[in-house]
Amino acid sequence: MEEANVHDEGCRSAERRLSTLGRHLSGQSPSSAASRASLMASENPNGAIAPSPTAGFYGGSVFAHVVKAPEDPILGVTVAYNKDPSPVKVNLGVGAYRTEEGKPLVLNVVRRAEQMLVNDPSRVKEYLPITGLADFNKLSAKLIFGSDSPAIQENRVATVQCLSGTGSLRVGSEFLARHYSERTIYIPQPTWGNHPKVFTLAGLSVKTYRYYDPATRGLNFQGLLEDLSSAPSGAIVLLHACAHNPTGVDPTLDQWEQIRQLMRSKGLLPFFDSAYQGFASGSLDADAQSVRIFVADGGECLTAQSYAKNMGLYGERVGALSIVCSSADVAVRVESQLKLVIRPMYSNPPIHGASIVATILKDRALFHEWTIELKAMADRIISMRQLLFDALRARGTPGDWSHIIKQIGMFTFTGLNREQVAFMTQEYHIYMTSDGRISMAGLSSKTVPHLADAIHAAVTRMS
Ligand code: KET
Repeated sequence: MEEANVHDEGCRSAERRLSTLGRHLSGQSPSSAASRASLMASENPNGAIAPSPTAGFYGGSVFAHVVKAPEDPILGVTVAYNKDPSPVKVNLGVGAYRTEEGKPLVLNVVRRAEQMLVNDPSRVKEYLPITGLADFNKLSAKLIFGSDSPAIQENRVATVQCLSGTGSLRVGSEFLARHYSERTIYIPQPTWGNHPKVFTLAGLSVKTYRYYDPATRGLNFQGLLEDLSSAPSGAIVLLHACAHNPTGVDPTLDQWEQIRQLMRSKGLLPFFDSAYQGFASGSLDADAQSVRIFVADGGECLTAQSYAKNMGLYGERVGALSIVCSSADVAVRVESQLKLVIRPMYSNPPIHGASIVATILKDRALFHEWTIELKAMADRIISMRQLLFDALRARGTPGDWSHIIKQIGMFTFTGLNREQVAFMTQEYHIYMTSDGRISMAGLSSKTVPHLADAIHAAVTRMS
């Protein structure tokens, strides 16, 4: 009986999510049935009408009705890049670090930790608990909240290992959809393209708050405050902990403090996405300040952490979701419910990446080595900003390009439009997302002149 109820509720909530996603993806009101139907058909397999199940038996396909979906706006850039035979091609799409030689980087400290793990015969491949590796969870909470965080000392933090940043966001939002009173999440405009999809499919309803001002290429702080002020009390607010993607524009500490005061006064629930800790400034502590000022006031929040970028563990899929609660008792109950979210989703997380992270975080010497390598990556990105800025100045490219050196983190939000981006890809084999975002981490001193030539041509010929 109970099982049947759970099943019915599951079906209803799945239907609700799909119809909300259809609405969201179409960016239309629910009445715009035609565009919703076409989006559902392309992005959502349940949106199309299935042919007879016997079709396959008679030589057709039971999947003949399935419409080809578009490539992902970010990961699809790499797919297109891989197909291009040009020797001068450059991939500035996905946010993945490359060396000066344009190669992916495995950190030395990661190689050392892996060697230690391989040489330890006591290590086995048993399942991890549903919540993941306990050491990893404790150390991850300390990394983001600070080792002296009262929330950690008071056992008020429920941390679970998840599948990198994306998985942490997904588990966190599924938990909120089931257990939190307010289902609306406010995300910055613009934001990482996967955010609305993750939250909508988890069962939340997505709204945006103003964030970026194209005129100043900076923060629209007034707009942000106004939009959060008019959000319903209790609403969830997604905040990029640092190195905002795609804009590279972060609030100052003083502005963070004002955001905190406003959010706390309205009872808005912060959900931090921390995908770039250490990548913005080169300092792990400095990049966690936004999160820490919220935790220091004793209030509750959620944080999704990723080790993809800062430890270069992209494909290992290692991250953590932490929910800071008002008491240890609440944290125990929250963790028990997180397990119910995770178990039917992927049962328990993979062991290898989390073991690498835990090995590094718990060893003083390895941790120190990591901070040095991390700083070197951040510094190389910062130096690419200066090189590109200088190269555009040297070419006399029309426009004010100072935002290239002002913006923070892995990306520059260039201000180039869709047509200019398409031109650069076609004529110069430069691959980037169509919103004009370039991954500075994909550049090297050898490729900067080529990029500057392309931008110069795009701006002068396509304006
Ligand atoms: N949050 C943000 C803000 C983000 O930019 C990414 C990845 C993630 C979370 C998820 O990362 P994960 O690998 O799940 O830990 N962004 C880059 C890669 C991608 O789109 O998947 C990007 O924007 O290029």
